[in-house]
Amino acid sequence: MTAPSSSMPQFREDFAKAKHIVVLTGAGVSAESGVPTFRGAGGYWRKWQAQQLATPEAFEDNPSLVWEFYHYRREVMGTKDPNKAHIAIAECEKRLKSQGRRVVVITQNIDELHKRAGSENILELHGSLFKTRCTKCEEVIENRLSPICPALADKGAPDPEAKDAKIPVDQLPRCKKAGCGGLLRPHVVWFGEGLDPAVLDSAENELDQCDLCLVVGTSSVVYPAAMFAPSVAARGVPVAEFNPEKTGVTNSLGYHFHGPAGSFLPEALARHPSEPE
Ligand code: BJW
Ligand code: ZN
Repeated sequence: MTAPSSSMPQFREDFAKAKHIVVLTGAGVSAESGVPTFRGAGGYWRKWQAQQLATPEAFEDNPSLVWEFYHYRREVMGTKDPNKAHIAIAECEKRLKSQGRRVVVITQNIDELHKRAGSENILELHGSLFKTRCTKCEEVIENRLSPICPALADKGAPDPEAKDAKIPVDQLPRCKKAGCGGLLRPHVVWFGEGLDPAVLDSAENELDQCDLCLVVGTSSVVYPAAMFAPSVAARGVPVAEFNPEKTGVTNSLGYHFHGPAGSFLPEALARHPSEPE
C-alpha cells in the first residue's frame, strides 16, 4: 500500500465527480468548538477518563456520578457553537442536494453540533446527549431541560477535587410516563453495548453506496466505526482522513490531510468550478 496522498487538487477532482459522499466524524470535528476529545488532553472529568464512565457497569455502580458527568456535558454544550468544519459540511450538503448529489454525516459524536450547523442527513451512531432512555419502559425521548432534574442543579463540576454529589437514585432523572417512574439514563451507546440496529443498518447502506468518504477527527480505535473507512477504501473508493495525527487506519486510506478539520474542510468541500453557479 502506497502512502496516502495529501494533494488537495487531486482530492478536489474526486470531490467534483462524487455523487454520494459520506462524512464520518468523531470528537476531533468538535475540538475547535472547544469540546474536549476523549483520548486527547482535556479528556478527563474529575479523575476519570470519559471512557471509564461511559459504561453500563459505571452507571450500575454509581448512577449519580454518571449523571453528574452527563449533566456537566449537557450544560457545557450550551456554551459551544458549531465551527468552520461543521459549517463546511452542512453547506456542502445543502449545495450538492440542489445538484441531485447526496452528503450524509455518520457521527460518533453525541453533541448535536452537526444538527446545529444545519446538516440534515445525520446518523448518530452513539446517540445524543439530549435524549434519555427509560431503564424500565425503554422509552426514548428528547430532553433539553437545564438542569435535567433539580438535584443536579450546580452539580457536575469537572475539577479533580470536586465531591461526588451522591444524589439518591429517586432524585435522579425519572420517567414521566404514567405508571412508570423508572430511572432514566442518557440515550448514548456505552462500551459493550450494541449500536441501534436501525442506525447501524442505515450507516452500512450509506457506506456501501458512497463514492467518496471523508473521515474527520476520529482516532478510529472504537468499533464498529473504526472499520468503516478501511472497508470503504478496500472497495476502491477514495477515502480522505482529516486529522492532525496519523491513526491506525491512515495507511489504508487514499488521502491524509494533516491538520485541524476547520483549516482543511472549507477548502476541501467548497464549490468546485465544475458545479453550477
Ligand atoms: C482532530 C482535531 C481537529 C483532534 N481536527 N481532528 C472489535 C474489536 C475490538 C473491540 C471491539 C470490537 N467490537 C466491539 C468492541 C468493543 C468496543 C471497542 O471498540 N473497544 C475498543 C476501544 C477496542 N466497542 C463497543 O463496545 C461498541 N459496541 C459494540 O460494538 O457492540 C457489539 C460488541 C460489543 C462487545 C464486543 C464485541 C461486539 C460500542 C462503542 C461505544 C463507544 N461509546 C463512546 C461513548 C459515547 C457516549 C459519550 O460520549 O459519553 O463513544 S466511547 C468514545 O469513543 C465515544 C466516541 O464516540 C468514541 C470514539 O472516539 P473518537 O470520536 O474517535 O475520539 P478520540 O478522542 O478517540 O479521537 C479524537 C481524534 O480527533 C484524534 O485522532 C485527534 O488527533 C483528532 N483531532 N483535534 C481534526 N481540530
Ligand atoms: Zn419509563
